[in-house]
Amino acid sequence: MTSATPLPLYAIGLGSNRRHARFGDPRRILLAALDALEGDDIEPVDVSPIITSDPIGPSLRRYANAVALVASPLAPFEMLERLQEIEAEFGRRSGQRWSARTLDLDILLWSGGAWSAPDLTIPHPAMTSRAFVLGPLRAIAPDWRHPLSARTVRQMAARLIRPKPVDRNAEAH
Ligand code: A4P
Ligand code: MG
Repeated sequence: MTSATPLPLYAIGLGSNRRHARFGDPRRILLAALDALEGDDIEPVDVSPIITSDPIGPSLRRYANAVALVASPLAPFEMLERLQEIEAEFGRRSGQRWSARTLDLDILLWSGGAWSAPDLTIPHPAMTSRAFVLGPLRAIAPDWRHPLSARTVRQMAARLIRPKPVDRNAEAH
């Protein structure tokens, strides 16, 4: 591309913990979802390895998770709409929060910074506490800074694994 202004970048979190009749197991669903994500106005830039992890929350099935970096001129609310269309194509049942789902697509980060609306919050508020997000994200965008805390993905991932020094001091007294 020769355009002077680079397109905005999005980090998209993908998760699945349910089989799909056509696509198969959660890993294959994520591969198909990555294909579906690519379009005229969404350009794939990088994709993390697919990991599997135990479910956070009440669901019993293991998850497949990955993170994709995409470049797109879409505004955040347009990107959310697109992700919800793709979730619907994969037969996502809306309703119960944290229920087993065929495909969950979250906007994690946007190079435009923060976005706050009743139906969309960027950065995704839960990303800093989720290893299944920060692990894959660190593999492809370790230096991306959270626009509110200014911490890099690498730093956020390290904080998740390591207890903070201040906690240790508190325990020592
Ligand atoms: N919404 C607000 N901000 C965003 C954003 N940044 N990206 C709104 C996407 N959506 C955003 O989401 C509910 C509403 O959130 C949307 O309508 C949108 O307007 P949803 O995906 O329909 O509902 P949900 O996913 O059931 O709830 P929630 O709170 O999004 O759940 P999470 O946080 O997505 O967690 N364990 C493992 N190991 N791996 C997983 O992937 N995922 C979850 C779901 C639980 N446990 C997991 C995993
Ligand atoms: Mg979600």
